[in-house]
Amino acid sequence: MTVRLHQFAPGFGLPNGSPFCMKAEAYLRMAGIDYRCENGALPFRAPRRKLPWIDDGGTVVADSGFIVRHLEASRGAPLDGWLSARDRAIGHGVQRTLEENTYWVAIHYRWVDEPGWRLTRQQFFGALPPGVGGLVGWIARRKLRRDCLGQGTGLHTAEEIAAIGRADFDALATLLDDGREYLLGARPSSYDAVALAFLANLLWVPIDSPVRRHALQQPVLVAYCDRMMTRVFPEYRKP
Ligand SMILES: N[C@@H](CCC(=O)N[C@@H](CS)C(=O)NCC(=O)O)C(=O)O
Repeated sequence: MTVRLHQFAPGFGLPNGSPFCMKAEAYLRMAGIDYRCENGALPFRAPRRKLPWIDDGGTVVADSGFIVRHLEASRGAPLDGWLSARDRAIGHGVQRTLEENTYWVAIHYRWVDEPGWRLTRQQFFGALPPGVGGLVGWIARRKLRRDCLGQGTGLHTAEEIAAIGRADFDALATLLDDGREYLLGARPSSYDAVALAFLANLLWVPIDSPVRRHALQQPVLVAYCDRMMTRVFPEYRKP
């Protein structure tokens, strides 16, 4: 059964400019599951008003985390089957850090910070007619700015936001810095799809920020991202 992955169109020179959509596609590839991308999906039409979501032979699953759990449970050979309970706990911590904390730092640099917003606007709305693109972009930016304030990251100073992001990537670098091939050992797991999606969306996207500059100076992060991209998305070239 072919899984239909509803997501944004590829962007920023990556399979997806949304780390959640890129994670879902990375997982599908890593788990060897037959899938088809339905690009150009719209969040307000999605089952939970966010992307990605999947249609798996009539079963609709929204949210990248639930998608992974559904596919792990419904396919014969789960990618995470070899993990110990401790590995899973570490993976869970990494996932929640990147998705619920680092994500908002990325939102700040892409949607709130002026230089990043110029690139984001061009990327997501540049193909629309100028009036429409300008209005839709303004509405989307206003929403994400409010979300970022509501979540709390947007309440901080620029230096504090940078410190929040740097600390997350330092923690990831420490975990990867013991010579392991993948995040949790010698074999891939679903948590590598998370780490890959967030690292590529930082390191391979030319939106300058103190967090990106900091991460680029950590060879272990750069090497992991590059080798995972080569393995999972070999058709993409490092910019
Ligand atoms: N927990 C969700 C988060 C998904 C998410 O935040 N998607 C963003 C794109 S990166 C989205 O669709 N945002 C649309 C909006 O907030 O209106 C998941 O893991 O899939």
